[in-house]
Amino acid sequence: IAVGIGHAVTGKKDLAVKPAVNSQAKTLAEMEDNWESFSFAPIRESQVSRAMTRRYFADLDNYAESDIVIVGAGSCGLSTAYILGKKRPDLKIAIIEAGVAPGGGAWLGGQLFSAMVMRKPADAFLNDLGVPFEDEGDFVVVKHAALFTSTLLSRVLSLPNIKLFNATTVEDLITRPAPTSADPHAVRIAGVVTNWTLVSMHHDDQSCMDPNTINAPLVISTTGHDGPFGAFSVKRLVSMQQIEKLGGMRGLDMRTAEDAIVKRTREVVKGLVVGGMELSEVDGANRMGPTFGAMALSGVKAAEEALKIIDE
Ligand code: AHZ
Repeated sequence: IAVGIGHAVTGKKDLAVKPAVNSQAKTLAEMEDNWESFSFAPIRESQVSRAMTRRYFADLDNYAESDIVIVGAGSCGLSTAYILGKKRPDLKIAIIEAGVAPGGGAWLGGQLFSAMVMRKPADAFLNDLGVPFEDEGDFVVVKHAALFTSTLLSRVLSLPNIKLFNATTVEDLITRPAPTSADPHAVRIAGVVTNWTLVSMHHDDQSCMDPNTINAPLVISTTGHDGPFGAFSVKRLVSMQQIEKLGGMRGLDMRTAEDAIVKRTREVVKGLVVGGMELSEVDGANRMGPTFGAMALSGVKAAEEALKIIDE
């Protein structure tokens, strides 16, 4: 990796930071019993700052035009990203997650218990990821939900064509006119409007803090069921009169809910595919509670639907 040479603002030569030479490369075994003589390689604070900001701003520049934006990095959004990013290294995929920590509700099972349950055939997704599980017949159990989520995250983040922007909220959708004979006011979705989440949370008590944008021919929304942040895109579709009203998530019925969510994962308006529990708000589908197979397989279906649209 090329390391830039940093200079202090004074411009004085003696403050210049030398390029790092990896002279201190050591194995962990070599460090053992040698702590008296131990020291880290040298650094200047500005090098750390530049190492982070240079990459972040390059990513902001690069992903301002993305092929696909995924809104929400919960179990469905991350599953979608995993399948898409792996299948199609040619596509540039931005994930926008409002929280600092990606993963949505998938760090624990039901009622904050550790284990995560997935009904078959979602075990196929776990096998693909390489997450071990116990087989209980019709369903499988991962010993800790965090094992699923951390493995999925590490696979997604390792893909070179995916960038996760966390602590960033999608505040609005970019639209373009796409009139049809049935609806002269119809639009297609053409990207997202973003802001730092902390800024989004303070629009009521700060004067105008304008957002940023990402253009993309396809947005996949997986923002979960209604709540402080949830069901974002589909609620916006109602207020911009692209769908008449939301069905409203119905009560818990695991059997009905999981099949419905996977089967109904689709392009809801042109340019916007919806997956995971956000769909239950559109269609008035049941919730499933703490069983996550539908989130993984809705992600697989969302990726498939997205590729059909992208390749059209
Ligand atoms: O922070 C949210 C979470 O990580 C994020 N999000 C929501 N609105 C956003 C916005 N901009 C950016 N405007 C946003 N990010 O979206 C993520 C949603 O994750 P989730 O785990 O809530 O949803 P999911 O559909 O992936 O998984 C649902 C899991 C559930 S809920 C449920 C039940 O209530 O019965 N059962 C299951 C399995």
